[in-house]
Amino acid sequence: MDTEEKVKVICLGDSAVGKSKLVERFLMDGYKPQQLSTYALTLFKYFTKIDDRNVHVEFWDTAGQERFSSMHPSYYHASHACILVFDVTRKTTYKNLSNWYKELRAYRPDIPCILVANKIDVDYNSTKRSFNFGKKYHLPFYFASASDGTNVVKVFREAIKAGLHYKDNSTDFVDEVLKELENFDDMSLQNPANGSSNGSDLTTSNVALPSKDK
Ligand SMILES: Nc1nc2c(ncn2[C@@H]2O[C@H](COP(=O)(O)OP(=O)(O)OP(=O)(O)O)[C@@H](O)[C@H]2O)c(=O)[nH]1
Ligand SMILES: [Mg+2]
Repeated sequence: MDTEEKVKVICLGDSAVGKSKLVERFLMDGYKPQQLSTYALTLFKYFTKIDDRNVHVEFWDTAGQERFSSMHPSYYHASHACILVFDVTRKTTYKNLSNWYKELRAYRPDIPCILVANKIDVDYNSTKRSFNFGKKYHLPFYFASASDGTNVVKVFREAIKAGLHYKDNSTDFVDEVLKELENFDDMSLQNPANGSSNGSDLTTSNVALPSKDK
């Protein structure tokens, strides 16, 4: 019987850097220019095969807006990889990377994190600039465009693989307990009627978490 690995990938970065558009480009190979700011959280489920293993990926697309910042702890919980995004056309989104990164590391000290410089289609010369944040923290770094698709598949495939690798090797106590629980779930829920999907499949859901606004 085929088992299924669960991998949770979170997207982080300021509002309007293109997190949702990058996910949409990867999953639907589509791009519509209008912005609808993510409300709290959108969950995308995606099924794929990596090295002959069935992988059930959850992409957590978070809202970059400040008013949601108090909800972040639940986003980080049990995540296996992070895609951290900034917008090459807006300097503040690059400056704010250190805040996002600090928060990420407070909750998930060791998960792989990929840094993405998005919107290079607006000015391809931006790829000639040097962005030292990635070097400083030894993060894999990609220039990308959700609009024309540059490097999008590469970034997401790498994040899934790195997340799977992290999960295989993590010695974090909570991760180990969660792994055991997952195995337990798999055993107790072996019902052919709930059979897992083959190949790529996708579902999305919007989750509105209670706000902790003052
Ligand atoms: N030119 C260009 N515009 C982009 C690109 N990616 C996103 N955008 C535009 O930037 C705006 C914001 O994109 P979103 O994906 O909604 O941004 P977000 O990071 O999800 O923002 P929040 O949900 O508010 O956190 C939209 O109008 C997109 O069309 C890109 O690669 N190139
Ligand atoms: Mg969004």
